[in-house]
Amino acid sequence: AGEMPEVSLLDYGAGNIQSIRNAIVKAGFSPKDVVTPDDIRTAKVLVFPGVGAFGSAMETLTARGFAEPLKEYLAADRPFLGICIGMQTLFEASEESPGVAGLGVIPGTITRFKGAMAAVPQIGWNGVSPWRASPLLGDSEEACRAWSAPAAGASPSKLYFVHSFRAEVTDANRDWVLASTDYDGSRFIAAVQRGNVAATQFHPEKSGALGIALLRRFLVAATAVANGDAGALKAGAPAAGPWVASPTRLARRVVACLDVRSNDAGDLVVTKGDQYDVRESGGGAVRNLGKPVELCQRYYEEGADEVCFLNITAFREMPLEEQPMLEVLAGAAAAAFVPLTVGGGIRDYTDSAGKHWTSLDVAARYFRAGADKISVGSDAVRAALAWHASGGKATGASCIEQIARVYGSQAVVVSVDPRRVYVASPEDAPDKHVVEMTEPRRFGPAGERYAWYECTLSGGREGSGLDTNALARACEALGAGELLVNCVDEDGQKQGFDLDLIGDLCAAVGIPVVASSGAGKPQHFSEVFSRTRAEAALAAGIFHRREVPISAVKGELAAAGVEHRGDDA
Ligand code: 1PR
Repeated sequence: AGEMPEVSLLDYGAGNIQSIRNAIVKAGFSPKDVVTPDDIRTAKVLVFPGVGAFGSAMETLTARGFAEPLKEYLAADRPFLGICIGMQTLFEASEESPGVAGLGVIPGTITRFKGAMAAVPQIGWNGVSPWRASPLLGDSEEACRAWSAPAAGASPSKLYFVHSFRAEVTDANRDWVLASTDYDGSRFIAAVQRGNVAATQFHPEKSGALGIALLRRFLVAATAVANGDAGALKAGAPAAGPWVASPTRLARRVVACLDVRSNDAGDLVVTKGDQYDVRESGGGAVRNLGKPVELCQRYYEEGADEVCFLNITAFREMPLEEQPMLEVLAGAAAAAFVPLTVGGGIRDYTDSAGKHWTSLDVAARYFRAGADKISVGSDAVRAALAWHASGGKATGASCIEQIARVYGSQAVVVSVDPRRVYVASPEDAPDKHVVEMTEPRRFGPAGERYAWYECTLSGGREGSGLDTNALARACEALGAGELLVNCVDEDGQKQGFDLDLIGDLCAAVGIPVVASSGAGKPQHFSEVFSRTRAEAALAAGIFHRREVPISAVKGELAAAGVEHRGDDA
């Protein structure tokens, strides 16, 4: 590591710093943590990956004595790359945290997406439209145009975004804009640069091979500047707008899911159930489909847009004593440069030594190990029941609220495991949200055409009386940023996603919905994307058993005209 040039990393203590550290290493550099204010003064190249809320980021910078040296560093035009909140804090203020002053380097206030035309947060892979050339996006106009207008037959390159707030382009900040992106009917800033100070709204560290290449181009040029080549980071002159005017589009995501549990020998293995039963028929051994880190790396290389780990028995164990899961996560984050979601066992609990852990403590360990999002199953059902019982009052105490407050809504996924409860007509379940089945194969055993979907706890082992619609509304109100919709009845059946259930939940909430359970062939993905507003679709069994490669799913999406992330490696 001695020969790798050093990059200083400004960690203010929240969120997943591990991914950017891994990405810097992957790009060929050596990350060094900023520990004291002096580390900022002596940095050659400084990367600031902000995560969480604008206000908490600024407060921590100030409390740790980083704000002033950071302002001086920026004023001296030394090489800097801010990411996400690390870009937003360059502005004067944010609607996210009224009254908190930003670093004030770029004029303007960060505002919230209106959510009028699209789900908020924006989570996923979107295009960028460069306005001028730069080492970050491409040194020539031709290279930059390729971002938004690719060669015939290729899909536009996409980068990973996850945020609810954005910087709109104004006359006052126009000369900073390097690239813009379009979402929710608005055009906002995707990247900025002036002199040697650059920043991105997207996450290069989570944007696959393309993101690593971009990071590498920037760090090479930034290091050259630090070593005396003053013009190495130079970007083109400020422009009035993007080279290619047509709006960018968010991709529908393809997610590979790894259900992980200890087998009878005590090793963490990837397993897969049929309707949540993961043992060989007749109550035999836990099915073993491979090693979690190896599979994750394979899916990353094959083009998965996201990988999800569910520790499916964590509800009955002590989640943090499951050290192997943290190791799995660390290994996965070093191998896969796309978003990682981790779920299982996120709740308050007391360990065997009598120490109490909050769900926030448990989540914090997962984030530190490399998770980008955490997913809550059983505890979200409890939180939703409490929310309804109190007439819709938020106490601030639920796991969803606790984690969203520190890490932001976009980092909190609720994973629901519903099971159908058939009824002959909606009147038979007057206090439930009943869904009409549109496909005969989903009719009940007595030909019932209606069902409500009961949320279960502990992966189908326990009922709740709560219907999925009520759960979804409660969890959104409590601050969840995404809804992962499994279905016990369809799990492992390969008959397609339950479009009635998914469609119903897409209509119930304004946050992104991830369809899960039942994928059997590539057409099931294009079907769920063309017939519902689901933003992502997840599969497990068909990928693990190599029945369907991820590239075949992407090929089908291309053929069906569904916006997706192509092969940009
Ligand atoms: O309740 O917060 O501890 O979280 C436990 C998590 O583990 C939940 O997210 C729950 O969905 C999951 N889980 C619990 N038991 C099981 C099980 O299978 N016995 N797995 C389980 C969930 C469903 C999906 C599966 C899709 C796609 N499995 O993860 O990947 O159904 O499968 P397919 O493509 O093969 O049809 P907590």
